[in-house]
Amino acid sequence: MGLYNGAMILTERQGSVLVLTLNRPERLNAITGELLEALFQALQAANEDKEVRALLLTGAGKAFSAGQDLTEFGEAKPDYEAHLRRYNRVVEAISALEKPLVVAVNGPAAGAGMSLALWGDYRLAAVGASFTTAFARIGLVPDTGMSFLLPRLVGLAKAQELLYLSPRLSAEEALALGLVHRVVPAERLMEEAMGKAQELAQGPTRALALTKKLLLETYRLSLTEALALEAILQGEAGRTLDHEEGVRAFREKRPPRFQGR
Ligand code: T3D
Repeated sequence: MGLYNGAMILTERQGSVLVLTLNRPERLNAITGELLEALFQALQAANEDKEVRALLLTGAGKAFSAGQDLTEFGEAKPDYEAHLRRYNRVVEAISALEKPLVVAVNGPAAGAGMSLALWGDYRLAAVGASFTTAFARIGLVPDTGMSFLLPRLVGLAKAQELLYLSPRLSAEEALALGLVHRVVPAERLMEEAMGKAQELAQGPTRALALTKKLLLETYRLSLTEALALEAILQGEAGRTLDHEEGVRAFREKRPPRFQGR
């Protein structure tokens, strides 16, 4: 078990999967500057660690994360631009992760906590978990990439409703909207999430990372640019040993054994 920044992020390796746990259970894992720093460090280290081929993010205790800790600054106003730079470098670190991120939403996910959950490449929620954008309820605009991700995941009309009115969605409603990929009983959440993380960890890591890059980039590209980027990244994927192995396994009619190289 590893610790970052006074144990605000717990890390635990299980094979080639690194489990990161937001660890302020007494505060519903509400996010502070210190927690963001710890998360950023843990993400950076995981990205550089060749032995780690997938990550699993969850929350300690009964919540995933209540978003920004609304008591962090007391009565004072934070310097929002400086404050959000700490959030933004975490989002940049997640979007630049060269390995899949599975998110296991174990309870409420609100505000920036919901944003963090949505940044997972594969998202599971426990029965009983909930999602609320929360920003408008406290007179703020969406952040932590929510304005970028939400309309892409659920379409503009639903994003408008979720951002303007902040309803609290059940896990089943989140599934119906495409916010999560699966809902499972709470007692099976970690086992199911770990199973998916292990499956992804055995995948062609480089090709998965390049696919993630394409999915993020192509939104802002023209068709011609998207086709060009596909061709460039296909060139890169095509030079990996995993591609050779995938084709060899196909010819030999057996499952591939990808090495992440
Ligand atoms: O401002 C900036 O710094 C800019 C950055 C913004 C990013 C953001 O994330 S803005 C959004 C911030 N988050 C929220 O507004 C969510 C507020 N919380 C809730 O909506 C609900 O608490 C939850 C949906 C998360 C959970 O509901 P429930 O019914 O399970 O729990 P509860 O009873 O509401 O809360 C339990 C305790 O946690 C309670 O404290 P108490 O009364 O037992 O002493 C509550 O005040 C506390 N709590 C909940 N959320 C936060 C929090 N304390 C600090 N910060 C929170 N975000």
